[in-house]
Amino acid sequence: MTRNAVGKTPVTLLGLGAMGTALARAWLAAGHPLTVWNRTPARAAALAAEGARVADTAAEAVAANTLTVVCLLDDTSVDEALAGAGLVGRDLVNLTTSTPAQARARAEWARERGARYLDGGIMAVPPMIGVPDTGGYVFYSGSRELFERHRATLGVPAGTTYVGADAGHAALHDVALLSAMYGMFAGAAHAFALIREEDIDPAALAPLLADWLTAMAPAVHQTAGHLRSGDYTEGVVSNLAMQVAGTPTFLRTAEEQGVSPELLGPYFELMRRRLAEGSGEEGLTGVIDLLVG
Ligand code: FVH
Repeated sequence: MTRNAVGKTPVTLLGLGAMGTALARAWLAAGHPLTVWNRTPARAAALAAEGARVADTAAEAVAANTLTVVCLLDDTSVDEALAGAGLVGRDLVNLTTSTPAQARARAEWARERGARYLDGGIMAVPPMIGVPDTGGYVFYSGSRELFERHRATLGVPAGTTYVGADAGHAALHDVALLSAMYGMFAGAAHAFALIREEDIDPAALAPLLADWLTAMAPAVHQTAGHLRSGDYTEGVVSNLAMQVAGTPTFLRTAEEQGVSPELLGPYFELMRRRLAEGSGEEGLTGVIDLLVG
């Protein structure tokens, strides 16, 4: 790993989509020598003007530096891009969104080809990259030694959070957090749908929604406590029996407002099933047991 005159590790980056381009600009701005490759070469033109070296092929880009960061659309594109690349002795960091199983298979694939491997899951959108204090970060898992070796370089575009030696755990954390986010968006979509036909300004509802969701979010700590202790009644102030009794009001309100219950209904159904098992004194943690296995 040869550093440049100011001690910055050279980086190869494969993929110049929205996220790859943001990553590239962050490393260039921080003074890292950067070699880039993109399947569609035109996307590299602006970065060449900003100081990046543009490789004609992915194999040439990988050969240019020890550290290669990959940020492509999906696991299949990683296969295609790296098909002809020589990976012996390379440090491969894959930020492409993948499943945990794909990440583990990719780690094994890299090992068989003589490369060290680190998997990443990006918890940021492109405008957050390279901008301090936006809260963006990247989960990493796989080789701890590789993570420590490149920690400073990987920390340039966004914060870094190492979540263990299992290469699949970065992807798992990534997908877990994003799944929770989609659940939140689903709830917000239902809320906006409820007021859609009324004389209520969505812009007036938005801050109320944001504040309420923020106030409720810490409930996840109680859920974690329940899962650890196995006692799902610990500290419960709004029990399942009461909450299930309230669900017809939510469904009737949706009907009155002409709103489909298709987002909320499945969650209520799980709550009802858990209650039917005799878990009325619990909170909502028991729903998790119904989802697993
Ligand atoms: N953008 C975002 O908000 C999210 C934030 C969280 C993390 N994701 C993940 O980051 C990966 C890259 O996302 P992206 O935003 O850069 O995606 P695109 O702008 O669509 O660019 C896709 C790049 O992948 C290249 N590509 C696609 N298929 C192939 C292939 N078969 N072989 C080689 N390269 C391929 C594509 O090249 P081109 O279309 O320009 O030729 C782009 O470079 C992703 O995993 C997100 O889930 C982003």
